[in-house]
Amino acid sequence: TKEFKRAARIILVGAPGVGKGTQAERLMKRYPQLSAVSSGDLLRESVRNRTPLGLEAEAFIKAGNLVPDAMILKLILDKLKSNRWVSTQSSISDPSPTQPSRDPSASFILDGFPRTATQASRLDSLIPVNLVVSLITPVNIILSRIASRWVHAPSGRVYNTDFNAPKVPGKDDVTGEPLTKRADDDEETWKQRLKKFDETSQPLLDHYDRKNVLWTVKGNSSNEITPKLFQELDARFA
Ligand code: G5P
Ligand code: MG
Repeated sequence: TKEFKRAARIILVGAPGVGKGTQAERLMKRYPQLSAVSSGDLLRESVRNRTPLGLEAEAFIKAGNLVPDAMILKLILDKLKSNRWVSTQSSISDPSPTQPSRDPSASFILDGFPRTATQASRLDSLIPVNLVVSLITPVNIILSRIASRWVHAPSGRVYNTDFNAPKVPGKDDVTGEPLTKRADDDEETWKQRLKKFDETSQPLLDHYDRKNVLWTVKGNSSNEITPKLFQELDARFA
């Protein structure tokens, strides 16, 4: 494991199934100061709990479309507040310039948020990120993984029957609870998710490129990408 000398505020950007969740788990193991928030996991948790927001979001997710910005911004802001990464007085429409009750030394990964330039601007006014990792893997390779993904819904832990199989088939390694399929993991829905990614990612990446925080990493597998990611984070933060 490695210790950071300065706060790392990282976001992971990449096509559906590129390995954002996989890399986030590996990064948390190597850098104990990091914790991760996945916008998709937060949404799926809201759907499972049948919250008003979850009920509204469900149809967008099932169809492979992005949920409206206002919805995801509310969900993320609540999470950032409860983690004390932003001031508890912050609001999405009126970000407070002084943030007395946030923890400025917090290091974190946001997986899957922001996803649009609008979401990125709102995050900038709450807490600016200092590294945007753009993960790139050829689309035909990603497609072959989706059908074999299984998840432990309560924790967000992700498995793959060929690449990262659970110790006991069909069971979560930590809790032993049953694994399930995601509602949006059939090929048709994945293609729609990819289409949405292609429509929204360039403005998002351009936004961060202008701020000089964009870093791109390519590979055909997560195992090829992880060492490059570790090397970059060591150089920047450790
Ligand atoms: P999510 O939850 O953000 P996606 O579509 O962006 O979903 P996803 O599918 O969660 O991304 P990932 O996290 O990038 O993919 O990938 P992963 O889970 O780590 O890896 C995928 C599979 O491949 C796993 O089974 C893994 O084990 C395996 N794998 C990884 N690496 C390798 C490898 O090298 N080899 C092999 N063979 N296998 C590998 O968003 C879901 C929905 O929520 C809404 C939208 O509706 C979205 O569609 N949403 C938002 N809407 C608006 N704004 C936002 N900010 C939103 N965030 C979420
Ligand atoms: Mg994920």
